[in-house]
Parts: sequence; structure tokens; C-alpha cells
Amino acid sequence: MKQILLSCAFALAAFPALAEIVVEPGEARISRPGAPSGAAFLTVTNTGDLADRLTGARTDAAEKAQLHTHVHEDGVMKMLHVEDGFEIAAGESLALERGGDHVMLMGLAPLDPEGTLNLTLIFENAGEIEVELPVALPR
Ligand SMILES: [Cu+2]
Repeated sequence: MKQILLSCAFALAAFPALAEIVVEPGEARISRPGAPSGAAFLTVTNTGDLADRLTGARTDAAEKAQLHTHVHEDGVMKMLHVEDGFEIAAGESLALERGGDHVMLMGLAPLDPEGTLNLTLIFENAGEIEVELPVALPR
């Protein structure tokens, strides 16, 4: 076991991380207890030297987790599925927040309003990063 751990450490040292991503959890917002959909909000900061891209997300709590943005069309606010994801330049942050970009949760299992949601974010370079978001109802 000790040997395996050591060889892992060497492997990591041999391939320095090209993209370093820091995720600051926001919340998993639902409109009411038991709501079948919701949105996840958080901030992603790229502290590395290369651009990275958030390409998707998933959670055991929802059938689908999609990257969405809001657009104004003829005076109406609409949500769009952003299939290419969001690029995060080196040193930049991406805020997923109310009224803007967000992770849409569809086919949501009833969430405990006092509980948390585990969300896996998928990045082109940084791979998968798991984040725990507190569930939030409208204030
Ligand atoms: Cu949406």
C-alpha cells in the first residue's frame, strides 16, 4: 500500500497541474420543497496559467445538470443551454449566479431544505471537481 501511494506522488510530480481551479460553493436553489428543478450557484476561479473550460456537471440528485445562461430576447428573459460550456481564462473567475449563468438541475429528487447537494463539475483540463452546496429556498 505504501508503495502505491509513493508511485502516485511521483506521477503527480512528473505532470505539474496545468490548470488549477478553485470552486467557491454558493447554493442549490429550489423554489419550494420538493420542486422538480432548481439551479446551482457557485464561483469558479482559475488560478492556473492556462485557460480552462467548464464543460458540464452532474449530480446523483438530478436526472440532468446542464450549463445554462440567460438571454434577453424581445424583452423576454430566456434560459439557454450552453453546450460548449464556459471558458475561464487564466486568473479569471466565472460566477454562476442568479439571473446569469447557472447549473440547471432537472428531474430533481426531493431535496432536504436543510441539507446539501453534491455536484460534480467537469472541466476540460482540471477534470472533475466535486462541490457540496447548501440547499436554499427563496428568502
Ligand atoms: Cu436554467
